[in-house]
Amino acid sequence: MREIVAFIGIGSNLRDPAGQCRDATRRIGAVPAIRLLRCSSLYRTEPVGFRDQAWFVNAVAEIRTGLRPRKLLDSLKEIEREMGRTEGPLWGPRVIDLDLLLYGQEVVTEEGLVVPHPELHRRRFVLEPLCELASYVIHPAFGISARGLRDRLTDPGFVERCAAGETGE
Ligand code: PH2
Ligand code: MG
Ligand code: MG
Repeated sequence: MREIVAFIGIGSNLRDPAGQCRDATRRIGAVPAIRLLRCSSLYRTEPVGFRDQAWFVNAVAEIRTGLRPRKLLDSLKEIEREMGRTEGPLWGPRVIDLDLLLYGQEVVTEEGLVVPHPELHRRRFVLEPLCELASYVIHPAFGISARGLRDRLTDPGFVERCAAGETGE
């Protein structure tokens, strides 16, 4: 089976966000067809979009998988459901959000599945943790590295890497 390296965005701003992000990372690694390669530090991030909500904790995980993008997305949605994610307002508070950011160098545009993630290049809370893991990785639609995208960012959202032990809130 051909395996692909993919990057998953992880975010939470409800009920112990750092714990939710760690739990989600563990669950991703526990999917039989997914191997968790690395996870970034946790980042404390200012809400983007709908601003009147709690700050988020965000991270990015690097995985290797034989699942095709649709099946991978299904697995992520399943983990969101298991963790108690309910339908809420777009860009509103959520207990866990798992986004498929990059799937190798593939570009996918299907109903409910757009890869690279359509907001990836605009969001500091994604690009900072992604750069920590893989600043060299190329956005296949733009031909620009994660570092190049981060350097071009205009997103004013504040993002700070959490020191170890700082996220037990
Ligand atoms: N997710 C959103 C909307 N805004 N802001 C931050 N800081 N982190 C997020 O993960 C986030 C957000 C919708 O997915
Ligand atoms: Mg999201
Ligand atoms: Mg999402």
